[in-house]
Amino acid sequence: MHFSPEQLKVYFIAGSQNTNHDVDELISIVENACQNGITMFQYREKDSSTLPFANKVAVAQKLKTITNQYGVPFIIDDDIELMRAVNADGIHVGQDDTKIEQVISTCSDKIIGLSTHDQNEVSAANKIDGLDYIGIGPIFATNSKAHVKEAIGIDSLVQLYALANHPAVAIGGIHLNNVHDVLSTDVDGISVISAITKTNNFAKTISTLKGEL
Ligand code: 3NM
Repeated sequence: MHFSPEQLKVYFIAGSQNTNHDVDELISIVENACQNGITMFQYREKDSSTLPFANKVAVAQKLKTITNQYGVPFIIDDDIELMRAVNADGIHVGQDDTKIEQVISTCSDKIIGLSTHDQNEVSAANKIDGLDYIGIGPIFATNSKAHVKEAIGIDSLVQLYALANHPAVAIGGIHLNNVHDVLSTDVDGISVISAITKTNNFAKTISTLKGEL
């Protein structure tokens, strides 16, 4: 799938660990999120996840069938083998994951994203050809990620985005009560886990994250 920065607008991330290890719940949440307007999805089986590879492939296939129906790009977190197994649209890596140079050399036909957290990481990302977008975060405190860095806040988001020469999504602790501050910056999109996995109103949550409400 061709990458466009518009796809970053509401970038939802989830894995079974975000749904109490309930794969059926994960599938239902992703379907609801697609129906209500997310623009990108990342399958991130990490942290406390215990799913074996074969199960990840089975879940990823089901999720990709759903995202395909809605034209939502399907991204895999840090697993080239899984990405290839389901022919996902892209791959996202963090600073301590598979090296970005390896991802770019082996996945040049895919959408490629990299997490960044400070000036050094954004400057280094600026020099990487073949990278489609970066994540900047965590903006606010979050419990959704193990070993998460300290929150950087809105002012640092503005500075890092100004420094970046790739499209960027803001991530980390973004919820309905603080999304307005993030939307007031020029960032291309907003990425969330718990704002969507824990919502009981998908339409309202996703519209608010898009800045429509
Ligand atoms: N990456 P929530 S923060 C997956 O800073 C992830 O790179 C982050 O979850 C980073 O929306 C994060 O529930 C967790 O806070 C985002």
